[in-house]
Amino acid sequence: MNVKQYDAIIIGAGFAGLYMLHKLRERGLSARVLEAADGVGGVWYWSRYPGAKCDSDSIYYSFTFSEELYKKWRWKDRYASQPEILQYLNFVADELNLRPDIQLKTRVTKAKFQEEAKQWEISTDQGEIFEAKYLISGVGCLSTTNIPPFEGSESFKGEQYHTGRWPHDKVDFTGKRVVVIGNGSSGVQTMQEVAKEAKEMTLLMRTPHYVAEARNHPLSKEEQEQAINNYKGIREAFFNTPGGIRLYTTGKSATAFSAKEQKEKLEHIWETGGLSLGSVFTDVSANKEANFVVSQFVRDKIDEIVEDRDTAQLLHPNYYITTKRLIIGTNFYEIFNEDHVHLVSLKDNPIERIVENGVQLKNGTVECDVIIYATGYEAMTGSLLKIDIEGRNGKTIQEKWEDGRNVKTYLGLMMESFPNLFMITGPQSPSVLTNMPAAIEQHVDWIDQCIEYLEEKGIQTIEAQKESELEWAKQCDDLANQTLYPYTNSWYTGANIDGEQRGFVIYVGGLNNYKAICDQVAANDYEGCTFEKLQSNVL
Ligand code: NA7
Repeated sequence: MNVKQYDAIIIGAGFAGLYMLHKLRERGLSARVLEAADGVGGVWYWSRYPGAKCDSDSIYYSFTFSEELYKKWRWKDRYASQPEILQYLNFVADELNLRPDIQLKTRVTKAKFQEEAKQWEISTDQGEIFEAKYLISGVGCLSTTNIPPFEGSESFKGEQYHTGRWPHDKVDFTGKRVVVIGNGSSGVQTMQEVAKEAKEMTLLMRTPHYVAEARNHPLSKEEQEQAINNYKGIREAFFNTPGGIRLYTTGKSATAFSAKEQKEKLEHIWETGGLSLGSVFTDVSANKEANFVVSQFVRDKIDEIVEDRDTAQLLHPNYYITTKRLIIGTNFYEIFNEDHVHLVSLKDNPIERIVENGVQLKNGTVECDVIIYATGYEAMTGSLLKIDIEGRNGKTIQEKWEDGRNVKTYLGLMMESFPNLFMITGPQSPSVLTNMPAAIEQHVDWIDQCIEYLEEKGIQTIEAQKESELEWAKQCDDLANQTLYPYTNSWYTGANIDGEQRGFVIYVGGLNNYKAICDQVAANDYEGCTFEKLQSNVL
């Protein structure tokens, strides 16, 4: 078989893969991106559901590594829609002339570390084999869809869609009865649009969530220019804030304010919109009292907006706000005042099976023509675990992570037994708690510099030490335990799939602090790692 040789193989052509390719090519290395879809964009290629938008302000949802690139693009709206983000990523691919090194319609199925040659052998569903010194995963944290194994779904006579794998053609809901399962960001955004067309729309809700107002609007020419002129400020926010984005904060604990002042601050956030409900007070994610102030504010808003008392009560979230990703919506709670929109709580009435004419619950069947699964993703670990990755001595990631139940990494970037394998926004990095392009730029820059170090020193492999993985896991757990996150079952803990709490898979200390740690590790000659030089001389 014709084996193709590269310095690096990068998996995925989303934000991560595109920037990694650019960096390695600039370094003079040969690199190839392998991407399963037939276009670039990653999750933004697939998630074409109606109303799909990013929940970070668009002016921050861009690459900032190149001032020229940043200044060439103008976002249309405060929150970019999926088609606009896909357009942006295609613009980036063209501007940086990346396409010649991106291979589409190619899914990586297997990667095996070759002990003798000290390189990775990568197989694809196209029957090709690649060999590369470096294997870099840009598969994303939210890309493998979670479709709960409801019995009988094949018997359903109507249409069924998952928000993360939406068809390219517009789906027409006119005159149809639609059931939506799931009310995370995807479900909320979808429902706002589907409710405008459908004859009936029913949300089957397992857990009520907090939905903050987006206040989306077209950006005026002045706002666009302001963003462009503030390039340095945006870049500064990427790496000097916990979330890689500048959010509103009073800079004080909630307890520093009277109840009246707290309410005024929160009203201000509600009116200006966005993710700042989580940042308005410094202790929302860490202090139960502060968290209650903000949680109760949203519950009161629900009561103000939703006319039917029982529905309002069912919509009340009761976990600590921000311990699941805050959802940004536009008049979401208002749609429950419309006669054709219905809410069914699954709490005491769970889904039993899908039947030919709808969804059968414990207490009766909800008949429908369309089922939308807005049931999320096998977050953080799902996409890597799907690839058959075999490191030293035949050890697989499945074995190492005990099928995702016990994730072990160093900085969320590397793993023991998997030399020269780097993960961009892997588990145990700050990733999903941040503005993604910021987290991605930080990781790609770090990996690129690490590769420069290895190449300059003639090092063949770098690999995390077991002890540094244990230390990192402890650091992630200790930080999480100082917050309210562990109190809530969520995909941050892997508990969305089967309700079983696993390890906490995110570094919650903030991107700014995380970057400082990663930079220190690099400055200390990649402490915590083991190296092999030519002829297997361990350094
Ligand atoms: P999320 O946020 O994981 O939401 C998934 C939703 O689906 C959530 O409401 C889940 O309820 C629900 N779900 C999942 N499995 C089931 C079953 N078996 N039965 C009923 N309901 C279920 O995914 P999204 O796609 O909305 O958003 C992902 C991220 O993309 C988001 O955070 C943004 O960063 C962008 P649960 O809450 O688990 O009870």
